[in-house]
Amino acid sequence: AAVPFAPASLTASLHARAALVLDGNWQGASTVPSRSLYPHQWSWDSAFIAIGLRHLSPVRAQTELRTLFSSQWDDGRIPHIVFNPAVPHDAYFPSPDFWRSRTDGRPSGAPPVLQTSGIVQPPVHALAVWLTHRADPGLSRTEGFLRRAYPQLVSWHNYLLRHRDLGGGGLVSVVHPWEQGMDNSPCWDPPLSRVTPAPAGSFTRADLAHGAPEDRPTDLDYGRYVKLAMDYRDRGYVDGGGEFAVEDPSFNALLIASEHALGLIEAELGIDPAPRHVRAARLTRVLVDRLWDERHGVFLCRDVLTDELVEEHGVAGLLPLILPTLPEEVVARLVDTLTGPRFGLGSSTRLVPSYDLTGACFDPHRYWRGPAWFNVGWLVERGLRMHDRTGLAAGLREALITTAGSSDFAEYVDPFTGEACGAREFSWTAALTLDLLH
Ligand code: 9WN
Repeated sequence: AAVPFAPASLTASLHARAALVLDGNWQGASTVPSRSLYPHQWSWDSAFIAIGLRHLSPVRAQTELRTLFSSQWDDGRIPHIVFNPAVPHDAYFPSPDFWRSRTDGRPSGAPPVLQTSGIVQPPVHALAVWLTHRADPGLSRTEGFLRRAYPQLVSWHNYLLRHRDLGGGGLVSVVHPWEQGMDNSPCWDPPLSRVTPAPAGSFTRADLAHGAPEDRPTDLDYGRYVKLAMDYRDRGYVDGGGEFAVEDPSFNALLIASEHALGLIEAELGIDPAPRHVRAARLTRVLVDRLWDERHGVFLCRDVLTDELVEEHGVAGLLPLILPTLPEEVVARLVDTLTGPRFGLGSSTRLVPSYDLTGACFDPHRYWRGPAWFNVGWLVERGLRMHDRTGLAAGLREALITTAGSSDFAEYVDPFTGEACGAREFSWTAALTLDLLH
């Protein structure tokens, strides 16, 4: 007999499938982004993963974040990868022997026991800590979860604001495209073009064994990633003086959103949160002053070494939508850009592409040069809801949930067809789907 259409049971089974993905990728104290492609712990992945895990097990979500924080360096940085020593070195490139965080005379106070990378990723962690706390405040208080995380988060944000204001204007710079998390976004093309790539034969990529080469960054990109990371390592991970420094709207918006989350954490711990919210509001104004492009209705990257804005419209330029004190006229312009021809939400696509659909570099399958990613969609949905665009938010939420299910929780998808690209059973896709279902 035909089974009647029953959305409630579909939701239940999607929930169960997402939970299975997270169980399968759980390593005992943290979660790998993907068993095949990324077999270690990644920084911003763990933040997004905790945001979903909290609905399955607040304890596991707390553990996920605590494991990451145990890799924090003395200078406050939280490294972008914490390596699992049980995984063979050739499973992922660059491996610990490339980063050398644990050599004699450890650089910048890297942890003595763990092996980590030396670059960072977007600071979504305070937001993840706050949301994880909210999932079970009683348990969180018993565990002293906020009390323990708070000083680590403060020193993480201080590292960024004190050591990474390389442009001197108050915003944080990334020193490597991997730090911002959208590795091969066309926004990096102009600043990267000045970097002489490491010779092709001097390293071996591991990613191509797991992913379609046409969906991944090119060899030329990799040569430049390797060169920048090697130079930073050889400077002892001391900030300033590198060939790449960019103020990115998404990285800075996530820091500001996390500053607001730190304010909520402070209020809960009995600390006056007012200075924190004031600082976040001030940073929001600086973001608008330094990166807002009034003409195109989008935030741009600033190349700190030339002090010029990069004229490429990546989705990072829309993510300040998550900021509560963004002026309403800026919000309105961002929503116009999101729903207009360049990002097409609600017309040419139901998802959020990672790059301008009309841009010269647009490619619906190549990684961060067009495909839709679920963490980006989750952030945009949150921003739309925060600024009362509830109809748009609801449509996006539904499309994200449906596509996550039909793509087997893909790493990223073709923004027009929803076709799966990259890894399947990708952790943050499963985690954020769980969050959207709640
Ligand atoms: C380099 C783990 C990470 C994500 C990044 C994504 C990709 C790594 C890579 O995978 O980057 O850090 O090897 O391509 O771009 O956002 O955190 O999922």
